[in-house]
Amino acid sequence: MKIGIVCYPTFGGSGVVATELGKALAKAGHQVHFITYSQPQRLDFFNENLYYHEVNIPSYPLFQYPPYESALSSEMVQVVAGSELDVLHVHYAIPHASSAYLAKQILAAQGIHIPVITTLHGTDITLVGKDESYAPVVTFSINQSDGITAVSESLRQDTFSHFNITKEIEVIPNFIDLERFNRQKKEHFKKAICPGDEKLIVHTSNFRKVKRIDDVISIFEKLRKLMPSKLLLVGDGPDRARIERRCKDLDMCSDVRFLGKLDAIEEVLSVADLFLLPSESESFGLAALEAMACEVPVISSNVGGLPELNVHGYSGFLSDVGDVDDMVKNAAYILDDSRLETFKANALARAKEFDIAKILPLYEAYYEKVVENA
Ligand code: GMT
Repeated sequence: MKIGIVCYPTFGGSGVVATELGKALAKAGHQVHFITYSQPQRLDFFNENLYYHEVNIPSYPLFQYPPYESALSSEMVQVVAGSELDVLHVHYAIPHASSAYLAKQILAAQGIHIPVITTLHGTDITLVGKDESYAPVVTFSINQSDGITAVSESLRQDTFSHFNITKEIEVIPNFIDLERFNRQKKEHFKKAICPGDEKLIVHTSNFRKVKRIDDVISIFEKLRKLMPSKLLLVGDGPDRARIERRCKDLDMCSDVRFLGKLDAIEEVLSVADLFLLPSESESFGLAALEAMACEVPVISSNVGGLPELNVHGYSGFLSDVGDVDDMVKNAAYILDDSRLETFKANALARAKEFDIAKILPLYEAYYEKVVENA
C-alpha cells in the first residue's frame, strides 16, 4: 500500500509511535510518506520505501499565529495526489484530524478519494482535546475519519465519555521494536553511575505536570533511606528547573542526575533496575514499555492504560495516583536481591506481548478494512 503518515516529529510518544510504525511498514514493503513540519526524531535510517515531505509554513507580519493547519492540509493534498496514496493515517487528533478532513474535501473536489484514519494517543483526548477551545473541532473531525484507533481500551472509553462519537473505535495497542530495545551489556556505564553497586532507578518523560515528577523525587527520597540507590532523570520540559531546585534543597544532588533529552534511551535503560511512572494520566505508557523491553520492572500509577500494560505483582506494581508510600513499599519489594531477577525476566516477558511483529499486522489489516469500506 501507499500510506501517508502525519505526526508530531518530536520526542513525544505519539511521534515516536507514528515514526516506528512508518519504519516497520516500509520494511514490510509498503511505500510510506511522512508529512511533518520537520524530520521526525526517529526517522534515522534509509529505506527505499520511505519518503519525507516537509510542511512549509511561510511567515508573514500579519500572522501572530502562522496557519499551520492550512499549510499541513495543502501539503497533504499535494502528497496524496502526487504520490497516489491509498490511505492517510494521522496521529494525534489536534490538529491533524481536522487538517486531514479539509484535505479530503479538497481532494474530493478534484475527483480523488482518500480514506483517513485517525489514531488517538492520549492528551489529544484526555487533556487538550476536551478543552472547549478545541472540543467541537476534535469531535467533528474524529467523526469524519473513515477509521479511528486508540492506543488502549482505556483511551477508547475516555473518548466515548468526553466526546459525542458516533463511530466505532478500534483498539490497537502501542508496540516495541525488540531489536532496538533490549538489555545491552553496559557494565562500564553502570559502574560509573553506581560505583558502590547502588540500585539504579530511572524515569523518562517530558517533565510536564501530568507526569508528577514531584512523586518521582518523593519516592526516591524515601527509597534511598532504605537502600543505597541512584536516580537518573531523562528528558526535559517545563518542570525540570523546579525539580532540579528541589533536589538541591533536599541535598540529593550526589544521588540524582539529570541527563536531558536523549536519543539512545535504550542504553540508559540497559543499566536500570527499576522504572518509575507515577503519572496522573497515561493513555498507554510507552516509556514504561521501553523500560520493560530492557528488562526493567515498573512502578506506576494505576490510571488510564497503565493496567493494560504493567501487570500488578508480575512486571511491576500499580498504585493509586499520589500514593508515594505504597510505591516506595513496592519498589523496595522488587529491588530485594531475592526477587529482582524474576521481576526483570517478567518485565521482558510482558513486553514481548507488544512486539511490533505482533502489532504491525493489526494495522495492516485495519488499513485494508478501512480502504475497502471507505
Ligand atoms: O505523554 C505525553 O505527554 C506525550 C504524549 C504524546 O502524545 O506524545 O503521549 C501520549 O501518547 C503516547 C503514545 O501513544 C502514550 O504512550 C502516552 O501514554 C500518552 N500520554 C498521556 O496520555 C499523558
